[in-house]
Amino acid sequence: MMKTRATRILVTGAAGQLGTELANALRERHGNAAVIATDIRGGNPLNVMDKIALHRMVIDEGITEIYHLAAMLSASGEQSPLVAWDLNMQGLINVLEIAKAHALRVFWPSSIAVFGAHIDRTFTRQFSILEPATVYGISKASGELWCKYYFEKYGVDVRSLRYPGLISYSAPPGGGTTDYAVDIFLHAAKGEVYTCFLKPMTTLPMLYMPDAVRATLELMSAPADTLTVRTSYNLQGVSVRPLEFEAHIRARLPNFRVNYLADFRQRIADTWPQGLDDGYARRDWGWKPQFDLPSIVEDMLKNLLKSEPEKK
Ligand code: AKB
Repeated sequence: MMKTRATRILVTGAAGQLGTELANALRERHGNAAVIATDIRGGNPLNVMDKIALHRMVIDEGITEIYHLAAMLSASGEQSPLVAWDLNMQGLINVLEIAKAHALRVFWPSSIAVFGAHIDRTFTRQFSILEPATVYGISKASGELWCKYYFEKYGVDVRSLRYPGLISYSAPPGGGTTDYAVDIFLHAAKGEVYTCFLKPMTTLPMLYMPDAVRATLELMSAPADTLTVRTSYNLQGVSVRPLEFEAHIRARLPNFRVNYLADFRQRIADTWPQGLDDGYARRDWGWKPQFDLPSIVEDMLKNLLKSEPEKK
């Protein structure tokens, strides 16, 4: 009889916006000792470009699953395209090679940034043309194909989601085009005016962090034979514009003000979907978001205002 290995999880990029919360959720589910949270910054440093260090960590810690989140996002990627390409691609290949050698399961995040020209932006289908306009998007589209290749050729059980913008209050995002959707709340809670780098009517899909974490855990616990998408699943939460965030926040905080001053990130946002068809995720593993715009705004402000009591 084959011995089943105790679950031991490595999270890379664990100090980031998603990593912070996903590592906590994994600890809750599997126990503190089963989760090794690493980041190039911070207490348990791991550089995913260092193949040998990554390999040593997998062997020494008896790792069985990797949540490989370390990457450069869309806006930072446009500042240093070749560094972003190197980190995003070579980091993934390093993880896939180790997964192949040690029969590890892998989660890897993709993004709505895989889409660009020639899509239906209001309801972007799962199998739409991938013509990304950023180096981040190119790395995610290529990474999706590498994941599918390692699954089909080597049987590596790698699973992936195309996250839209993620909204959360515990750890800030860094270097993305959708970061405004967190910054706007941080400014509102501090009683500050916010200058938004996207135009007021720019619709983008967003997902509240508890939904994003739940989606990840649900995908990773789905039986392998129910999964029909081995590139990456479309995931839709709410489609929203900066002006709508502003109005909902102002309904709670009447003095809140936003200025609009679009920068280079507007061009990126203009190539992305405004909403996605996530029918495959719903059908294959039962995906359903729980948070709509009013409940996101309410929960964000409730949590952020706890730490800013004097500004209520
Ligand atoms: C970004 O804005 O770059 C990310 C993403 C949508 O992948 N949040």
